[in-house]
Amino acid sequence: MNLNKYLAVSPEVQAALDAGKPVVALESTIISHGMPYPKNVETALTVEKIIRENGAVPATIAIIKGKLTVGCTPEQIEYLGKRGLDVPKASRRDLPVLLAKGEDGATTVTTTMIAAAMAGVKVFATGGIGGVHRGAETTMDISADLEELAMTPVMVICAGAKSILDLGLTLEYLETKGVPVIGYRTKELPAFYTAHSGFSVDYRLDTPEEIADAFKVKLDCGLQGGMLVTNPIPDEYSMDADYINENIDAAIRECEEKGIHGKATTPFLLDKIQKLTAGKSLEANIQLVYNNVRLGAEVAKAMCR
Ligand code: PSU
Ligand code: MN
Repeated sequence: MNLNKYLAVSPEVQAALDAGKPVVALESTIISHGMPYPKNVETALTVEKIIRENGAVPATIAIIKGKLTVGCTPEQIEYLGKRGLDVPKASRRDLPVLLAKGEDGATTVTTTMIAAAMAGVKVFATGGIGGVHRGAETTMDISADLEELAMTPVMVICAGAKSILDLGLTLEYLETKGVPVIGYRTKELPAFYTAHSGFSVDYRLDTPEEIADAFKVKLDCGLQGGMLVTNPIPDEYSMDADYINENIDAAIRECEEKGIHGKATTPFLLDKIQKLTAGKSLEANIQLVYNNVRLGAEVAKAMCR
């Protein structure tokens, strides 16, 4: 195996890893496909700043010219944000061709986990993950993120799953695959834009140290796969549940009417919801990401203690 041929770790991230210092991985699909320019770039750079202020090193991950790049430069982040949807959304199945052709790619939760694991980064923070889509019993649309959580040893910190997904089926799938689902200071699965979904997580843990300890046990025992940590959006940024759910339903109806499917579904829904809510959902999305990366830095530090 010659991984290094396809992996480019920045000097800063490599130095931190070599010194046993905390590193937090970040994805790039949220930049190119999840938010409009220039808010996406502003958010990505602020996220890095927050991680530094909290004593860890950020590692934004993307495919740049055929290399899994761990620790993008601000210029690369600007490039990924400006090119937006023209950067291919890269999941596990896209890696062989994109890397072979020397192309760029925006890494999803799946490919960010793959690159983080190759580089030796254990903690990854983002906004939301993919899951089992509503209607998956006929479309079979289940995100590769769930399979990756089942096999790759990286902890993913998110704000729960949004109700563009079938949250109950997503939890069932994670249970089948043996992925621990942790609620940070909550027993209820957060629903991204709101703190409440009505579904329970497996375990409530109340400190970054407890989260780090649980994940260390998983690694020590060689139990394959990652761990999902769900962190509720702070109250002051939480959206009204009825309001956001009506807009999510409207976005899903339009998605079905237009026959949008496959990898285009999630970016279409995110964009539509942002437009329908006149940017209010975007603001909530940005704030919950900030909240998640703050926790990410704390957990990464706890992993290094
Ligand atoms: N959910 C969000 N924002 C995102 C995504 C999901 O709230 O940006 C992105 C992530 O990169 C995730 C991907 O890994 O969408 C899932 O895509 P799909 O549903 O096609 O697997
Ligand atoms: Mn899908």
